[in-house]
Amino acid sequence: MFSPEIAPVVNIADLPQYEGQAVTIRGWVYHLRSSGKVRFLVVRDGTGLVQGVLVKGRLPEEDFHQFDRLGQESSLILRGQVRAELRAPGGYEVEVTGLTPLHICQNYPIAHKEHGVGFLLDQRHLWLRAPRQQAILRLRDELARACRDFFYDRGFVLVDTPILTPTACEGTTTLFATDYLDRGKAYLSQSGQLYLEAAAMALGKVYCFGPTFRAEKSKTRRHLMEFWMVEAEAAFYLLEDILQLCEDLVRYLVLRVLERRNRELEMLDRDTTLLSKVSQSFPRLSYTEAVVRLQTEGVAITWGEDFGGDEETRLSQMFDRPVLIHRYPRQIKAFYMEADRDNPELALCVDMLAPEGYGEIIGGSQRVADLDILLARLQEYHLPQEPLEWYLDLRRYGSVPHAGFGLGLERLLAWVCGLKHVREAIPFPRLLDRLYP
Ligand code: NSS
Repeated sequence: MFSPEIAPVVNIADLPQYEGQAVTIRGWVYHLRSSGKVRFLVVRDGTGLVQGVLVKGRLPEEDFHQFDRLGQESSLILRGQVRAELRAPGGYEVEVTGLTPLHICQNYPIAHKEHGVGFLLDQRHLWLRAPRQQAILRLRDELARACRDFFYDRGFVLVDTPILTPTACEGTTTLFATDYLDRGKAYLSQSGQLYLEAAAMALGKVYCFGPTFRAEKSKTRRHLMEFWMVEAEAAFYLLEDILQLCEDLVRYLVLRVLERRNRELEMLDRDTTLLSKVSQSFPRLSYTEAVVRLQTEGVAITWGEDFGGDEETRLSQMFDRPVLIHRYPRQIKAFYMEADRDNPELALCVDMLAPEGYGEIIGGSQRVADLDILLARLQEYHLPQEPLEWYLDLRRYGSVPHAGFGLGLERLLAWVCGLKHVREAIPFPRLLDRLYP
């Protein structure tokens, strides 16, 4: 499309390697400023920002005048000389020797000022270009990659679970239904867990990582209609193994971004001393102990009630690290959870709450392994048996104890970035009142 460039095309992030050399940069206008005979042009290319300096007489007259036509987000190709400049953001600037606009635009809707979040969400397709949003997306990429590395390094096999499913996994009230041609209804997956259990009986240790869907009728800072979940499942694992595995995972993920994405965390003004607390072991407490702690702090909760957003916030403010809360009452949890032998009213389950008020980021449990107990559960939870025959087969043919958990990527990312709401933690959020863009 473009004539070959003589100077190498480089990423802004790599400019320090090219000090004193001629380079070509392709990107978009971030900011424009004039002062006398000098024009300043801050360009972004997705890897960083750099200031270009245009001095009349040091580049073709025609190129110099192109500057006046540019508006924020016009796209262009710059050629110039890289030089160190302590006062410039990033420590380098480019003395421009050539400027070729590719697409000139004016009136970019998102100016360098405060905008309301409703407006920004309407402009999400453009808002992604803001440096803050880029930083969040890079952190998301790092976390997703780190999840895969973690499980791969530990011998877990990636098994992709279906999105179109015949049944619910996490309760029928949040199902998204769609017509499956002439075969009736299909539902968008709320979790890959049930299929992952089948895969664990084949491969031992497995995980999946994909989009999940929940028609959440509540409008909170923690809920999306579509979110990404990484889920692990392992044959012969018990609740204790899962507690350890999810703690190891979260520690690994947070240390990984601290190690590799410091620049982005800095851009977000994230206090990383709080994140680095993950190096120490995570406190563990039973649901019953958690209820007592809440009551001691004056929260009106009685044993047997599930924690709502407020209780989670309070609990997660009591610790400077993620906390593992285990053994909730069985009646407030999903049908597939194994009961505690010592107290069958309790489920062998765990929720991990992130600190600083972020609340639940992980849910997991040991699964019912016995066929008759599972059959009774289906009745108790008013779930149809026929579409789950395959799941029951896992208890008919070589059933073993097994356990797993799911980590919500956006909730983890919101905490890691210190975001107020999960809507900024996913490129195109699906919310109660939003399906655009
Ligand atoms: O409902 S969970 O607690 N558990 C499961 O889905 C299990 N079937 C996972 C498993 O054991 N394989 O959801 C797990 C996590 C939860 O802790 C959140 O981090 C996240 O999924 N989650 C959500 N994130 C954003 N928005 C919504 N609506 C949401 N629901 C759950």
